[in-house]
Amino acid sequence: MQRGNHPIARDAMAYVLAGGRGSRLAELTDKRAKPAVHFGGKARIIDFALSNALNSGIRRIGVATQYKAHSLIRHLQRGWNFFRTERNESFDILPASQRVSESQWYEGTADAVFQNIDIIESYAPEYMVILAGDHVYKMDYELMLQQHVDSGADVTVGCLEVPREEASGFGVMHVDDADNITAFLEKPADPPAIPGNPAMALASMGIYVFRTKYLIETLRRDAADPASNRDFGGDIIPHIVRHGKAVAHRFSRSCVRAESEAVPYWRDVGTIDAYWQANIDLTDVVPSLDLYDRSWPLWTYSEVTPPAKFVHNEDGRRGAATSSLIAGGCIVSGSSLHRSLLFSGVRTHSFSSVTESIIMPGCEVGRGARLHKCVVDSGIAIPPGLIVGEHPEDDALRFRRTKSGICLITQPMIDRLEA
Ligand code: ADQ
Ligand code: ADP
Repeated sequence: MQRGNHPIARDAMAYVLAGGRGSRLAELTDKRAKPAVHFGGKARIIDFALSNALNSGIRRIGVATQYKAHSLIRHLQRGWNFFRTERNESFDILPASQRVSESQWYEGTADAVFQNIDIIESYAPEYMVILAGDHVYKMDYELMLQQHVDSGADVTVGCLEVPREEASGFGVMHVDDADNITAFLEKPADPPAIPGNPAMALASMGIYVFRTKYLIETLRRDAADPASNRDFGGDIIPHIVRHGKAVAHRFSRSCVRAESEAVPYWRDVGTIDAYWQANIDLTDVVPSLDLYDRSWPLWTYSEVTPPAKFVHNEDGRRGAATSSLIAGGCIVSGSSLHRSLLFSGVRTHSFSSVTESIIMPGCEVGRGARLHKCVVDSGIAIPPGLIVGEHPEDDALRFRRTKSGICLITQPMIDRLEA
């Protein structure tokens, strides 16, 4: 219960599921999990869920990792290391590592919580906020916690309206007039529409609030059920919908919007196209996601770098960027950038051009290279004179080219060019 001005979030622990690969991102997640993928010129995808938790007032956080967790763990250790036990704060990185069962991996998302029940109990939070580490959005979880307490639900499920044809990748629910969930289908082939709104379906965001005691009882019951796949969306939530009280929390009630944002912003960025688009959208004059909103800051690890620098080359050719996000430590020399994002420490050399592209940290773009609609993985040296984004057939042979014409460039692809 809320006591005076004491926010419920202070009695809650956020538990971020960050173990999934995100296989639709293809080679971008060959060496890192999706939550660790760079986003927005400076951050990584998981920083959104973590910053939401922090900005909501939550001071206990656990992150369950599994697939290719090295760069994710390194990022968390460097950037999220300011929690203090003496202030009742905690930040735990929880790799799948034979904690309870003999198997090396968490079986499903519910197992990733079940195997760490002892750690959760040691902190004794009143509420658990289960989050996915792979979405880009701003949300005040305090409002969802408040609804959970007020409604007396066993579980509160975050939801939003999505076009029906995109809904088969989600848990899809029906609700009554009071937003009680009356049916829940995990990834239905033919998603049911919202009554009276045939184009849209009500989708689960994969965000859940429980009382800790109830969650632990539920996880123990589920673990004893041989038919269960130990998955929140597939097993736990449908079971509560049938046997308990599950309530939907509408994202539109707790989304955090800066004045410049017209509509609530939530993206899965699960495919190369969606990832590219969401990043390039940030170069709009008025983007639909405001990274500059100081009332809801995005916290991340950021290396200490010198400022970005723009220089004329020896022939007087300008190094210039328009409608672009350029991180610290970049040097743009005699090259032109437009509608692009350069993460930290990128060098672009003379006579090169980069348009509608995302260049990850530590890359180098060689003299005279031209990149259009590219996503360049970290640490890559683009050879001088390489041209990508002008000859579709050529591109498709050398790089991962999506149907809509975005090219993903990774180190093995560059190695093959040079072989
Ligand atoms: P999916 O997105 O398909 O559906 P899933 O693959 O279970 O869900 O991943 C959920 C989150 O857990 C992701 O952040 C992922 O990184 C992480 N994760 C996956 N397996 C893990 C493991 N073994 N250990 C730790 N973390 C793991 C879910 C719900 C749907 C809902 C969508 C919303 O099941 O009902 O609609 O999320 O995107
Ligand atoms: P180009 O882009 O013309 O191929 P370089 O990348 O070698 O050439 O360097 C271009 C310019 O970038 C240099 O003249 C210098 O002004 C700047 N520069 C390069 N390295 C550094 C550095 N370590 N610190 C500050 N400025 C640098």
